[in-house]
Amino acid sequence: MTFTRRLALAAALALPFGATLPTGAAQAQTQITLQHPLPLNSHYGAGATAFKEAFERATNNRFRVNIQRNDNEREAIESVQIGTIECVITSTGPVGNFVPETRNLDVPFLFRDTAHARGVLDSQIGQELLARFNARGLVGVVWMENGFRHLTNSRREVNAPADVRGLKVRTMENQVHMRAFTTLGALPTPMAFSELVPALQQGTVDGQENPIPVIVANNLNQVQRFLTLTGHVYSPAVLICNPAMVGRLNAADRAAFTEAARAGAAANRARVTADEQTGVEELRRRGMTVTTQVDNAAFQQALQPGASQIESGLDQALLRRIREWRPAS
Ligand code: EAX
Repeated sequence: MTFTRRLALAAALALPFGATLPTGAAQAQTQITLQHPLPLNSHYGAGATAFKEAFERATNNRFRVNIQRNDNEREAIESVQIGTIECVITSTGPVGNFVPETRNLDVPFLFRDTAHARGVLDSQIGQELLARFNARGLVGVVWMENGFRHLTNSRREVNAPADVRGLKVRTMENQVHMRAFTTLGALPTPMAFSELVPALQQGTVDGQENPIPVIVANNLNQVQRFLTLTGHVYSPAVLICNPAMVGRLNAADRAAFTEAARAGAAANRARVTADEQTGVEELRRRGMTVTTQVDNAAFQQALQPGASQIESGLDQALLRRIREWRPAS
């Protein structure tokens, strides 16, 4: 079809030029909006793109996934719940306000390492937690990954728990994280990610905590001087979709959707692994002072007095299952 014909046909169909034009018999196309809070060049963007490409390919473009950035995760989850958008990739930070059971995943030093976290989330334990989304008007599709969270601030090097005392630290809107930083003597200030950079620029808060991939992707080195590799919390991410949208998929498309979600999770995790291998050096190159030798046992010890408060209302049996989980030999 010549350029002129395409232009004329697009105009006739009132389609934006370059849209997927029906070829031959008109082919209905279902639009799916997928939001996430980071730049496209990020571990969430990698997951979203892999999901999009796999689902569009598997359905011969009967579905089109429109990826959008929305750095207010709570707002995006609410939009999925009411159906104004179809899907979101989000950290579990605000998810506990919708699906309380997920708060169990936010306990400091719960996961030994990335393999432990991924193993638990991909096990029966993770599937049971995803099933809890249904009662809340959401579909928890697949666990993805944000990564181990580390502390940054603009005031001083943090080498020991005592150095955290008195710091105004932005946290996600997450009770478990807030209680942990209160136990350390910090002043936790919960806010959406969308408010973080202005708050750091204006000095409303001194610091924040996020995985290396988030710090790198958002150039937080421009507003933070010190990074300490505390690894104090493992931050899962999750692909959440609207139940009505998922319910409308026929069996073949539902299988393609599930496979595409798995492809998205694999690409997201691969990008976290890559970013964590290069991100610390990149942040040093950008001028951050990085403390890598951190006495994690000292931080765990410092949190001990607040453990009952931090874990208040959580599921001790589930926490024990998570702590005792081992890969099948
Ligand atoms: O999910 O709000 C946060 O700090 C999150 O880690 C970030 O939005 C990526």
